[in-house]
Amino acid sequence: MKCRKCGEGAALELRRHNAAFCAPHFTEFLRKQVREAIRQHRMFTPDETVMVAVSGGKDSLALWDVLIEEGYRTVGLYLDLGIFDYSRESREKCEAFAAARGQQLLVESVESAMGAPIPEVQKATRRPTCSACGLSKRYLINRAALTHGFPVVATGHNLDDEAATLFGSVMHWQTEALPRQSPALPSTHPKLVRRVKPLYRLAERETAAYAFLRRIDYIVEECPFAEGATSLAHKEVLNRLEAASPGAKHNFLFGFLERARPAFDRPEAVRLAECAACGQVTTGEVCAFCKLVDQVKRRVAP
Ligand code: Q46
Ligand code: ZN
Ligand code: ZN
Repeated sequence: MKCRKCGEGAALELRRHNAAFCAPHFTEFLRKQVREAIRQHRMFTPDETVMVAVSGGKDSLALWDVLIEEGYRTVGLYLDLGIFDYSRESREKCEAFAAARGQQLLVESVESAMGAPIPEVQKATRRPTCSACGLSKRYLINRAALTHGFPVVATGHNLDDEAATLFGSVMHWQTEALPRQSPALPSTHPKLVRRVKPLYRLAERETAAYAFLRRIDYIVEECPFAEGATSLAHKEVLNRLEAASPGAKHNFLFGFLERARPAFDRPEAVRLAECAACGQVTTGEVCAFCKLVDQVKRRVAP
């Protein structure tokens, strides 16, 4: 296998692109895909500071690395979920990454925001762990960006993540979730920060290869609650399709974004208000996060 660009031995074959690249040309390819994502969706400009939400995993740290290399002004945000050793180790990875590159890392803790770490929140609410966790992450990340005055939040979601989420929404015909499935969500309220996913054109094995080639030290273990999550089952199904027909994931996601998504877009249907308790954006009287915190307070004895 030879590199498509220089003819040297290839380090990685990309079947869906019908191409192979040596290490330097693969890195160039990946950065080009990120540039293309940023350009096409006008994700941010060089004079904006991008807040990168980092988990300590390969995708978010690879994203932070690319944005630094591309010359963007960035600040990392690590959300400490309080999930045992997983959170401790992932936080250390983020801190080491930021320190080695002279970047600022902000740390927010779920426990101080909610009165309990994620495993306790789950027990107090009997909601599936990932649902309580996802809700808290979205809320706290947005609030941190607002508090610090950053106009945009970037997350490390890749093509596999996005295709799996879309697959899940379609499987259950969650039509209200479909308009929100996008590489770039604009701010639709002064208290909602723009959210972007500059890695959405890249498969998981590509971000993993990039992290490896750039010697990024990331946490390899998954969150202990990820096991058995339906999103993993959806990823497995899509991986099988991809093996049988390279490009299947890409076609599924990009076909939706280009041809189907506009049909579900009804921005006027959602009325946004400010939460009576915390002032953040909600569609009701009190936001889902405040309701969750309230449940935690009542069930977790002081
Ligand atoms: S961190 Fe949270 Fe994930 Fe762990 S509890 Fe579930 S949602 S799996 S990305
Ligand atoms: Zn090459
Ligand atoms: Zn609220």
